[in-house]
Amino acid sequence: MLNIVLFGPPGAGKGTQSEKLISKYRLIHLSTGDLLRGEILQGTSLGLEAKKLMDQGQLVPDEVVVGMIENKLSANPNSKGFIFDGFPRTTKQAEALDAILEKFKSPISMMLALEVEKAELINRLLERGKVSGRADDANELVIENRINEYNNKTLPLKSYYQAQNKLSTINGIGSIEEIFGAICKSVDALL
Ligand code: B4P
Repeated sequence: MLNIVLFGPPGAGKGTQSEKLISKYRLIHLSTGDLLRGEILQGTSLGLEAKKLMDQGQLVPDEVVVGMIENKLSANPNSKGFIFDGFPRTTKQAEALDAILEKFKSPISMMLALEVEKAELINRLLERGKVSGRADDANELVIENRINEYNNKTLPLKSYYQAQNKLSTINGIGSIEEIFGAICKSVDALL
């Protein structure tokens, strides 16, 4: 299995590049952000709880996202691999993911970390906010909160995967095709 953690701050291009990766390498896309927004749309109690946190730019509890990911992995035992988009976001989530994948005997193959500076992230998210209808994209203060949450809780995961020799950093500035080219080079070197 090819299991890729697509990593980066909010607005780095994870969702955008995931779409291209799943179609090229025939992988299953697991985006915790999309799964949570699905719960919100369905009006489930989980969705209602998550919405309060997401609208403020805060992370939802680890147990919630870990449970969602475990369900999706169990439902797709014969996949060629998975793109983990926006997950893990904390060390606790990364440890839980390693433990789940251990059961499937197919560990994380690599982490692709998209690097983009803060001013560009804010511009991109405010732009998307004009059309996405996402409360967490519409307000600069909330975007700042999301970036702070990333710096405090998520950024340490780079070291977590580097210690396992699985980190590959990618310049996330440039055209979507240029960035995808750099990503494919990294993935193909592993295959
Ligand atoms: P996510 O849905 O993961 O959203 P995101 O961080 O904004 O990234 P996304 O993938 O959507 O954006 P992209 O960079 O592709 O998370 C939302 C919220 O859900 C979190 O704040 C949190 O509350 C909760 N959550 C999710 N997962 C969680 C977890 N594991 N634990 C706890 N809480 C969790 O794109 C951004 C914009 O940039 C787009 O408009 C795109 O078109 C544009 N763009 C992309 N590439 C570009 C390029 N090269 N040049 C210019 N623009 C580009």
